[in-house]
Amino acid sequence: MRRKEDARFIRGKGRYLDDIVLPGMLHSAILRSPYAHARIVSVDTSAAEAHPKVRAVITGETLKGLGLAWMPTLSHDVQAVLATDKVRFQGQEVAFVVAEDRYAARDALGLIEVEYEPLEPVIDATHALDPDAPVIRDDLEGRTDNHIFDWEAGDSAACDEVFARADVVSSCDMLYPRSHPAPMETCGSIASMDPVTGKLTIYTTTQAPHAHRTIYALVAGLPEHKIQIISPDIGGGFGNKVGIYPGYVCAVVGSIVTGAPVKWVEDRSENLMSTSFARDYHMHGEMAATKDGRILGLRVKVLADHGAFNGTAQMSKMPAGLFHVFSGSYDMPAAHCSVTGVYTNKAPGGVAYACSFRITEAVYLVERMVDVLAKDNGWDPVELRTKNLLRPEQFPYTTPLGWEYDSGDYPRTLQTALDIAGYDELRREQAAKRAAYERDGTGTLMGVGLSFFTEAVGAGPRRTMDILGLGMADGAELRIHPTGKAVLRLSCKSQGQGHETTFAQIVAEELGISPDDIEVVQGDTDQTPFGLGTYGSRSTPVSGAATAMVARKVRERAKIVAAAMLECSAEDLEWEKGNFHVKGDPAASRSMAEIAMAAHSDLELPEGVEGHLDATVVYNPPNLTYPCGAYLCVVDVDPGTGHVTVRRFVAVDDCGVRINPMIVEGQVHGGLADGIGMALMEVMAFDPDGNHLGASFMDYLLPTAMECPSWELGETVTPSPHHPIGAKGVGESATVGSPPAVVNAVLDAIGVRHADMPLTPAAVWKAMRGEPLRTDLAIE
Ligand code: MCN
Ligand code: CUN
Repeated sequence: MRRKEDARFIRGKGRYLDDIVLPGMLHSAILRSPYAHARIVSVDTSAAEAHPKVRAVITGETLKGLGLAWMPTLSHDVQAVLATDKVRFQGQEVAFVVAEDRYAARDALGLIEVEYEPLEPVIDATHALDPDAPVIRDDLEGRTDNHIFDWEAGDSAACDEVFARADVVSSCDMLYPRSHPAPMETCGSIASMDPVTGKLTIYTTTQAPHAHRTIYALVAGLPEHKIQIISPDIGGGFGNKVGIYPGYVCAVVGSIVTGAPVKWVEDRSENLMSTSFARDYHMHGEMAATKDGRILGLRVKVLADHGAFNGTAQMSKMPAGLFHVFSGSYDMPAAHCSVTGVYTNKAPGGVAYACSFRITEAVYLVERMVDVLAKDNGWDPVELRTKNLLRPEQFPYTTPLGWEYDSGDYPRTLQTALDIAGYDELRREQAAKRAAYERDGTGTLMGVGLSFFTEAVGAGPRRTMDILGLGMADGAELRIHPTGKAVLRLSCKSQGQGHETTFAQIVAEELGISPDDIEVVQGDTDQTPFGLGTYGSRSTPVSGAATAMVARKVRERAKIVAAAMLECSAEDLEWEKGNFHVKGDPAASRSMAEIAMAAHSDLELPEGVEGHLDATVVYNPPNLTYPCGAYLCVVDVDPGTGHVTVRRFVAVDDCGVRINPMIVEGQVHGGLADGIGMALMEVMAFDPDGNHLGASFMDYLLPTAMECPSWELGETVTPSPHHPIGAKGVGESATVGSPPAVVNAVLDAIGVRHADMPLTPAAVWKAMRGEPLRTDLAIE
């Protein structure tokens, strides 16, 4: 089925945040710090206030008076809304101007005089804990260093034991550099405080409207029924639109101060410089194995750069989130990791960029380590994986870290990818090309890279997520109108994933109503049931399950109504796509539309049965869902320039039952492009002064059609045993799974053990000469 929402999107009729204009609306702009680390000596706003079109200038001092200078983050830290004492990253919010139009607001920024006293910045996380490193968070009481947390998982004694008896151990240091989700639409908010009713309406680009409402309620002390969050069409989120940014809070304050609606929309550079980044994990891995290639254990040490404020959306007890799945898809007896989080003078964040909360880094680490182990011992990376992949009969499988993978047939998924790719033939071609290159120094170097990933999606069960102590259940409400048309109200929120189509399809499948007759309502907290939104590919696993359950609840009610209509007992009825009929008498049947009309009529129903067919469900998932995939990448590297061409990419995904195969493939296509971007192009680098070197699309390179091959997709279907329709999430799978496949392919081509992403021509060229490159610091 084609996407219902595309009718408006491809005609340019989507309604995004910046399309919304409220009567009397004012505009705004944020003054940002040019320094990565500096003390604020003074802020003089008088000239800006005198600008004829300026209505208000708000500073950290203004907010201090309202008790709003600092706001809570999603990780039990605080973040400055507008800086008062110090600025702690380049681009940090310092002042907020409200004016009659956007141009005046921007102009007025230039009239604000801020005196800074520059301080030495901490840019390289590996030096954040040096004894003489400047203390970034001196606002926190008793803070004398840049340490945020230490967290560990797994059994370190068991690891020691397997490492002691291992025949071979490979170790490797690797950086997953800071990257950014860079959605097409940047972030923004329109706040409107009605001075008469006291109701605060916020139109905002959020992936989690209900979570935002609760946070505003808790922080501002407003009751929830006086706050309405409306998330309109969103032009991409990728995790960038989960958190609350200072601009959102400033828009609210701006509206309270001026008595008018205030719109704040960031530009591209502001988005890249100040909103949730992703990754920035310095990882050290050690993998132990027997001499015949049985993996025995994996030990990992991570230094996590969380920027100036710790704002990652994580569970309270597990600050590194689902890094937990770092043992990957392999049957290894022992695993242990420790993660240390540090502050640096960089933007805070982030949940961002299809991270599934640090799974991306975990998958990259284990898939790189397997290749390193293979290379160190002259093993074929496919054989090594085949030997160690979890076997179908081991599911449900409890990892050495205590997570229960629900289902999977990994060998079949891998084999499917190898078959599509023609693996043996590729290796023959590679050998021939290598021989020609060594013989006459001409031609390209060909590489084949593989990754096998297990994702953990669908937060979920209590232990997987804990935002503000809230659980992670999702509500779903289904109303069937008398004529059999339906409206489904959900707490999750599409940012491009096609929910209006797929969730209608779930109901259609359960009730036999056409998907075109089912309207899906999302994004407005006044209209939808509570739930924590869309991220971590949780919409299908949680809201999708709620949708199937609520439709089944309606069907049960419809059965009773149908029985009353047919004057039989409900037990005598049989359900067949869209109709209830009397067993053995298919002619005695009633369609859902007929039943709906009857349910709203004066038909006499059995004692205790309510009329109508509407129903509500709250679904609390028993476990995460664990999709998996086998990815194979073929690259050609120009040995003269280091330029990489991705020639082929085979992706076999298993996300259980697919609701809409075309949408699933679209999700995979997007994620594969993400993966190529991260592996080859994207990095947020900083110079020694903390200047951000990725603040525009001239510097922060995104993949385009030019860099992407024609994707070759395959599938296996292993239903999730605990999901009502057997579906698993898929929205982030390809972003998580593809970077290691690309990197493994490039390194295979040039015969190098390890080099860090992004593998730009310069990085590849240097790697071929044995010179490592710190891609996250000033790029050469
Ligand atoms: N689907 C399906 N069958 C399945 C699984 C999913 O048909 N077995 C469909 C779903 O019904 C939905 C889509 O595929 O229409 C994605 O579903 P799901 O995997 O549940 O992910 P979410 O809807 O929760 O989306 C979130 C996920 C995340 S976390 C990021 S990041 C990301 C991603 O989706 N951001 C995106 N894909 C994106 N795609 C677009 N266009 N824009 C973004 O911002
Ligand atoms: Cu972590 S990016 Mo998606 O979960 O919104």
